[in-house]
Amino acid sequence: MLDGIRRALESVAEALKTRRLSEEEVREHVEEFKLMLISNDVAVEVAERLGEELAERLRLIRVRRFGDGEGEVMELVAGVLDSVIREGSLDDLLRRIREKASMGEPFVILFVGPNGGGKTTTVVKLARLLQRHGFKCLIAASDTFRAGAIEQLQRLASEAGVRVVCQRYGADPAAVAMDTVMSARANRIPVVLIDTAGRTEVDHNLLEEMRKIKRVVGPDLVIYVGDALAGNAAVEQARRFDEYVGVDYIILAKLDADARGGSAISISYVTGKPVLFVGTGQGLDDLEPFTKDLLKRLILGRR
Ligand SMILES: Nc1nc2c(ncn2[C@@H]2O[C@H](COP(=O)(O)OP(=O)(O)OP(=O)(O)O)[C@@H](O)[C@H]2O)c(=O)[nH]1
Ligand SMILES: [Mg+2]
Repeated sequence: MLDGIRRALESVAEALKTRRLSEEEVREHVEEFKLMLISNDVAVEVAERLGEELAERLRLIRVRRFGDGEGEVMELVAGVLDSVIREGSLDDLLRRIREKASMGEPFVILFVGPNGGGKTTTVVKLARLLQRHGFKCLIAASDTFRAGAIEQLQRLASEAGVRVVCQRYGADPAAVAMDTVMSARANRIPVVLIDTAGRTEVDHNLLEEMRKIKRVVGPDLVIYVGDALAGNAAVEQARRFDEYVGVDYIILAKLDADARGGSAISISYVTGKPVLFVGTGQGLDDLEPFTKDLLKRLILGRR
């Protein structure tokens, strides 16, 4: 996982370890570092920012002799990532759910994202996690578009022990979502998660459909589910969804399959939205809170 970024950091760390660098050499290494980040799908503006951060740190270091080895140097280089990562807070989410529950209202989360990105799997993963924290969930099968979508959701949800509200294919996704919210209200279920459709292209109809669901249901939170494998495209798509629909948090799925790692680094900086979780496998428990620490551990290879 994230080998590309690890290699980019290692090559700078290697150069630093051996001896002191001249101003000119620092510049060269920083340029090289930026190019390696970009070739691993880090967005250009983010690579620029990280390059500046690294140059700054290298200048500070040059005044004292660089001590030991590998570990310390890698730690330092990985530390530059801190400046661009925004982590979401699970505690904050749980607190907001509790607040709504105390008013007798369900907390409603709308999931949006491109097709095949991992929405349905992530909806069920999050429902399972919230149920484990004591919050019963109800899922709206608002993907009434793709053949097999409803059955897929039902199968995953029953595996996780979560109930689903569905209608027939072709039904209005906003109506399904509203139905689910009313059922949750009537049955005192504290959380509603709305699974929605994707399209092969992020097209106007899809964005309009998401806006309509949002308008009708008035969710407490909109979560964009991105596909780490899509690299820079995932970052661009997140930006588009945010522009059209408005997004509060990001969950980045398939981080386990991402050999480069650029989108995990860029997406929160470019969109200004925190990453709440990352998907680390196809299993229903493979959802981890996203922290700077997790990212560093993944990159430094300490799991
Ligand atoms: N390795 C890995 N695979 C994942 C992860 N999350 C989802 N997947 C897989 O990605 C594929 C697509 O996931 P879905 O949840 O169906 O994606 P979707 O966004 O709902 O797709 P549409 O409904 O077609 O728009 C499935 O095979 C999932 O098992 C993850 O974190 N890691
Ligand atoms: Mg789906």
